[in-house]
Amino acid sequence: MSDPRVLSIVLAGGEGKRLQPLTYDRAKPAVPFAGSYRLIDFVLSNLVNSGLREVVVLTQYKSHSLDRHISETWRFSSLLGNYIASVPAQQRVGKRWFQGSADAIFQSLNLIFDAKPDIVAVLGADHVYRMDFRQMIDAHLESGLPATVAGVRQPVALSKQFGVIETVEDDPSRISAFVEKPASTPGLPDSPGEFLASMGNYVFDAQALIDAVVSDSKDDSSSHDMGGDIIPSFVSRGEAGVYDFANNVIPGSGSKDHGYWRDVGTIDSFYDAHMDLIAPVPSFDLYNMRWPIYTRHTVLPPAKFVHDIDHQPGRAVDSIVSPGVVISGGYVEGSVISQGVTVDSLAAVSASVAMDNVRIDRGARVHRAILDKNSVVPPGETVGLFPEVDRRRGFTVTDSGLTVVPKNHTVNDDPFD
Ligand code: ADQ
Repeated sequence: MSDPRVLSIVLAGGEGKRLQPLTYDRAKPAVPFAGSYRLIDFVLSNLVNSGLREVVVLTQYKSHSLDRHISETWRFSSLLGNYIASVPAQQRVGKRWFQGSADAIFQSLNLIFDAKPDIVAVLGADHVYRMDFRQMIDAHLESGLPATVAGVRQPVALSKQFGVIETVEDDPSRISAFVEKPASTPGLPDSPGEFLASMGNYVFDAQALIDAVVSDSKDDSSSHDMGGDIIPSFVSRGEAGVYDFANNVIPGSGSKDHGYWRDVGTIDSFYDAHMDLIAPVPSFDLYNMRWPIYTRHTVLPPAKFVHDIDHQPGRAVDSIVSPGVVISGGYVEGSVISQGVTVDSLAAVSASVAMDNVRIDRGARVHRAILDKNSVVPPGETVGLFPEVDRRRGFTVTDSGLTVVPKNHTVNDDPFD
């Protein structure tokens, strides 16, 4: 099939429980990332850069800020049939919300009928990576199989977070078994410490996907999940292939972020993905303008670094500092500082992530903490330095000792709910 018509469906309805408290009042794909972005910007940028511009985004859980972000950022001319449309739950079957991700597609079948695509790409919305989906679609068409799953190598210890792909012995492009999130898995023959994980990105022949979700909708024992039910059903019929992400080539990336893919489903992985960005030679390069990551830019003045009235310099090193930030007599190191943050005299921020409009007051100290939007660290307060103290104050503290201060919260010693 030359030049197939492709409809892309982005699954953006996930609740993101493991990212709480960052997902208390926003959908996971709307969680801010790297100073200026939302997680969903990565998959949408990949789609636009891949030339795939018929896109529907299926939303559900707390989708207000996600819908607003999509409508304000991802508007482009509808000339030539281009669109990115955010579609809320309950489009099709009366009062019912989507159950699993396959039900979300079943309830939205009218969108596929309207677009009449040859191919449907179904993509997750909460990963940090660059990927040319056209290359995956080409591999899908070449295989002649009705379903293709994108695979990436991950450490075996992470098997319970991912779908595990096993391939046919003499044909590594075909899937022989697919198990969703098993407690453990054997490693690959050529790399015993790794397995092939599903990236949650799939390409289907349109009719095959329609048939699969319709048949799944009639199965009461199904959890109506793409990874748990739909992909295993294709695999059981010998109809699923795998596209190895290692083969995806991005212009301008060189070897730098080739193969970089981060699932940011937990606080620790979300934090680690931020730390990946600030290394002098980062493992993921936001500056590759041949494959740009787009986002919404608000009207903000440039970042500013000034001495305070006592002549203390305002400084930042090994950090990302976004527009609208003012660092006045404070010190920032190894951190990601989002738009509109202020860091005051004698304050020290290290190894941390501060989201939009956070205020870090005079003499405050912040270390290994994620400060959600609008939170305040008052004069002389500390956060992240003593995880036990933070736990007693009611903050989420991960096993690795990262503290998360929720949105709109002022740090103090009073425990809160
Ligand atoms: P998970 O990410 O755990 O695993 P899931 O929670 O279904 O699976 O989320 C997948 C995507 O669908 C996310 O972008 C989420 O926001 C969205 N989503 C979830 N429920 C939805 C619903 N009801 N409506 C709309 N969107 C919904 C999946 C696969 C694994 C794979 C990992 C890779 O199931 O096999 O390894 O992704 O991260």
